Parts: sequence; structure tokens; C-alpha cells
Amino acid sequence: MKYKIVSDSTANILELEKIPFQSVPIKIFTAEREFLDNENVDIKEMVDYLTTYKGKSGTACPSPDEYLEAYGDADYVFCVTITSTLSGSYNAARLAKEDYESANPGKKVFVVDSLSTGPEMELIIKKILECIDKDMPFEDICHEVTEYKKSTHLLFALETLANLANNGRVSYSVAKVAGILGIRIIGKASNEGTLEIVNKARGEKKTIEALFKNMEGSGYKGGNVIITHWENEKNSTELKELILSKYPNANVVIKLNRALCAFYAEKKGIIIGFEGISKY
Ligand code: X90
Repeated sequence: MKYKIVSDSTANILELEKIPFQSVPIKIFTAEREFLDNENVDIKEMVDYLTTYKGKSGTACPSPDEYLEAYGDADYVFCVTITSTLSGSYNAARLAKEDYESANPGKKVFVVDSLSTGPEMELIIKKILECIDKDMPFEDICHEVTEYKKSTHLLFALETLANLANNGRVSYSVAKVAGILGIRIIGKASNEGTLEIVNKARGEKKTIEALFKNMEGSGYKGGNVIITHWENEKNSTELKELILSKYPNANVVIKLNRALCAFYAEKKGIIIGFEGISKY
């Protein structure tokens, strides 16, 4: 049986070991330029250009056809998307699933609305990989992943919410608070998959402490953590050290945001996916 894992590019993954994987790129555009969130994009150049760019910039999710192409000819596809409350990516993946299954009787696509993004999607993808590795049947993997997803969480700390607000993903009144020097907005993916502001913190040290406190508040007890960021290795490492000081056996990975997450989380933005208690 041929398995394939597919996700949109908000998972920040370009390839996986062992299993065929395809990232379906989301686009970032201005009036003059377009960036495809794939392996070729120069993220530093993009972020620096957008920081000084005065016009409007936006994003566009993949089309059903792009998903269909990514499903390829696999017998079983697992497709993980960014939350359907913030993007049309999930909907496109679902439409492609319908076409794929009716064109290929017997083949199956399981589309997971992560109700989240970035590193929480990566945790879900790692779980799928683990299940495939154990040779679990397709239906059992779907069940296991659905259960696992209830216990994964996403937190973030952002210095600016300008791109989120300009693209209608948060209100301007919320975004305004983030513009104040030294203030970082701390938020999470809610149980319904919406972007929810938790609190704001002044200064780096308080931000890291607040992130850790919120992790423990969601039942974090030393499980897997993935931290993604753009130009904030320092705070990411400090958070990692804080986690390890209390949970020395925790597996904490630090990675860079790729283009779409770097666009919305912007410079210095940190996003954390972690395992905690069940949300429901
Ligand atoms: O369809 C599209 O154009 C893509 C839209 C993506 C919108 C949001 C991306 C957010 C990236 C920011 C912090 C995490 C918020 C997660 C809340 C569920 C990262």
C-alpha cells in the first residue's frame, strides 16, 4: 500500500524521512511581487522587502487542483491543513479529496483540519508518520490522529499583528496593542481553531515566562515541543531552556518559520506547538 502525507506550507515542512511527503505552497503577494512558499523562496529577502513595503500585501491558499496533484497516485493520503477558520486551504483539500476518491475507487484521503497551524501541524504529521511506521491500518490511523489532535496545543508571541490585521485575520483594535514598543501579544489556537488572544507581556523575559505558564496551564508535562520563529533564536532558546529546567527529558525542537508563517508571525514572532491535556 502506498502512503503519502500532504500538508499546506504552513506546517513549515519541506520533506520527511521514510514516507513520501508533499508541501502545497500558499502564496504571499504584493502588487509587484509574488512569493510561493516552497523550497526556493528566499524568506529573509521576502521578510525584509515586506517590512519596508508600503502597499498592500496578501496571501492565497492552494486550489483544489494543486491538492489533487499533490495526492499523486497514493492509495492512502493523509492531508493536514491550517485551521479552516483562517484559510480556505482545508476546503480546497476536501474538494480535492472528493475528486480523488471518485476518480480512484478504493483510494482514500483523510483530510485533517488542524484547527491550528505551524508547529502543531508538525506534531500531527509526526504522529501520522509514527502510526504508518507501526503498520497500522488506515482507519486506525485516522482514529488515532483524531484523538491525538485533541491533546496538542498552539501558543504564539508576536511583536506585531499588522499583517494579520491587514488581511482580516484579527481585528485592528487587537492589533493596535501589539504596536506599542516592547509589548508582545500572547495568543493561542482556541479549541474551535480560532486565533485567541490570551494576554500581553512587556519585555522578553516576561514573554517567555508567560508562554511557559500558558503551556503548563494547557497541561504541558514534559512532552514534545516544537518552537518555530523568524529571527528570534534567542528567545526560542531561552524558552527551550526554561522548559528543560523543569522537564529535563522533554524533546524540544527549534526551527525556522517558512514563508507563510514568517509573513504572518513577522520578525521575532515565535510559535509553539506542544503536547498537553485533552481540550474537549
Ligand atoms: O489562505 C491563506 O491565505 C492563508 C491564511 C493564513 C492566515 C493565518 C496564518 C497564521 C500564521 C500566526 C500566529 C498563529 C495563529 C494561529 C491561530 C489558530 C501564524
